[in-house]
Amino acid sequence: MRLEQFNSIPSADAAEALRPCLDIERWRNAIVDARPFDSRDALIGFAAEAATPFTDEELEQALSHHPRIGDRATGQSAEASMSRNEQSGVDTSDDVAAALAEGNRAYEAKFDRVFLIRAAGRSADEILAALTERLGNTAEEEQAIVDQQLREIASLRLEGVVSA
Ligand code: 2AL
Repeated sequence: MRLEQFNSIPSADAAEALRPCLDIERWRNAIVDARPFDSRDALIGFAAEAATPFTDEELEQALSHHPRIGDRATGQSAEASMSRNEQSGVDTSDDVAAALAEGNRAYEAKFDRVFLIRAAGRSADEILAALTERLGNTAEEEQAIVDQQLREIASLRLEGVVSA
């Protein structure tokens, strides 16, 4: 939808439009309440900082919507199709895919949550390198990185949901 429309639709509809970008209620409400935005850049800039930092529960809620890297989202929802597009650079059939699957297992064993990265614009090799490096992080370091990655994914998705 156009920014003009996003600015003027009922709050509940605007909050619903944001859900596929990032399912954190505090983030969605902060954006809805900050309308109207003068430009799409202002909207995206606000969204990048809204509800900072996310709590553990909020991260968990948001992460539950993200399939593992290498797992293709199924279904026809807006969210599933966004995820498939984002992961289109990840081939699911080669040696890198096997290494990603192993890395995902190691990450989940260490941090007890799915490995999350903004996949759009990244090759499978780049994602594997990031995964390998992040396995060496502390839980606190990962908390901040996951928060940031969710925001990057949300920004890109928001650009698809709201046009200038
Ligand atoms: C994803 C996904 O589905 N899209 C994206 O950018 N990252 N998943 C993930 N586990 O990082």
